[in-house]
Amino acid sequence: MERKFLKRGMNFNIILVGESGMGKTTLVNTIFAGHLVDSQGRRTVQGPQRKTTEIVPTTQVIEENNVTLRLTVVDTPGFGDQTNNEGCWVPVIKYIKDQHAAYLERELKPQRERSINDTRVHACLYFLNPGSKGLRPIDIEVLKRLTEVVNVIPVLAKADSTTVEERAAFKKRIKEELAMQRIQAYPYPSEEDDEEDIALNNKIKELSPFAVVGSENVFNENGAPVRGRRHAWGIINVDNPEHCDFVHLRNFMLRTHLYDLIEVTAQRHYESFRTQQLRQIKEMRAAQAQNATQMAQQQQQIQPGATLFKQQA
Ligand SMILES: Nc1nc2c(ncn2[C@@H]2O[C@H](COP(=O)(O)OP(=O)(O)OP(=O)(O)O)[C@@H](O)[C@H]2O)c(=O)[nH]1
Ligand SMILES: [Mg+2]
Repeated sequence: MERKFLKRGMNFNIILVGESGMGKTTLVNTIFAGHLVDSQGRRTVQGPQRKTTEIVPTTQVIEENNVTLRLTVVDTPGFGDQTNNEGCWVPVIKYIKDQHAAYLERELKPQRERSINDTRVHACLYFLNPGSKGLRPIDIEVLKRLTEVVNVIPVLAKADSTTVEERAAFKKRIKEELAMQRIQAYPYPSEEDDEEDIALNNKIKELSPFAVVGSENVFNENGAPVRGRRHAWGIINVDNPEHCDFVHLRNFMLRTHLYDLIEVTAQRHYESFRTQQLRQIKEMRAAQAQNATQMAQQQQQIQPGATLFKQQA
């Protein structure tokens, strides 16, 4: 089934969420390497970096080992620079639920399409500020809501700004705080996991939150092109696993866990949305039916009075 599924080609949708200025837009461009975008559309490396002001999906078709993947990365406006960030998560949660709703609507059509264009969000990269001491109250608030509707993968943003020791300490602290706050990030434990899955998931858990570095520039290092950021002391290479976890994150999302992320989205997040929606529709119909009965009864009660009035007249 998996092979058929892969052969048919599939949609894989990732959303990037987090504080403003943490490098979300830059990471979209790192993922798509060279196909630069911002909220205004495509732009060049030389163009000014603009703050993202709306939710922008960008799609690119990737073909690898006979597998066609329509990868969509959804960039979102960052939060955290307002004095009041109350409700900053609302547009993101709405976007995710809207995709579920669109899928459900097409699924419930009498003439159901053979394959529905899947815009449901399969993974959410949540950007954590490397300058913070751990999870901020706003992170806790947003993460609690996000984990209810989507597979959340926390990432340590701008990892080049941390020392090796700081990075390790940050990762440890975030893991502890997530556990303390009962925030369940992806991957979730499953009874169906075999030894290999468990070992792989443990490796992911150990790396989490993935230390990422985004870059839109290519440098020449000893004659070879290097995608990275140039610091006074040298170049941090985005594609070097010794410098950051970008390659691990890409392998994890697009190779080892791609199918699982899609499956878990359908079976856990979409399913709970679907159940909730269908229950609401049922309750609404029951209420409508009850109203109609009550109205009919009331009309019957009015009727004798009306006759009486006529007789008196
Ligand atoms: N040091 C460092 N700087 C980065 C990294 N990624 C992005 N930046 C820089 O951080 C600034 C903000 O990057 P953006 O990608 O616009 O951040 P954003 O999260 O999209 O911001 P909003 O659109 O406001 O939410 C830019 O100057 C980037 O060059 C990184 O990995 N390391
Ligand atoms: Mg942005």
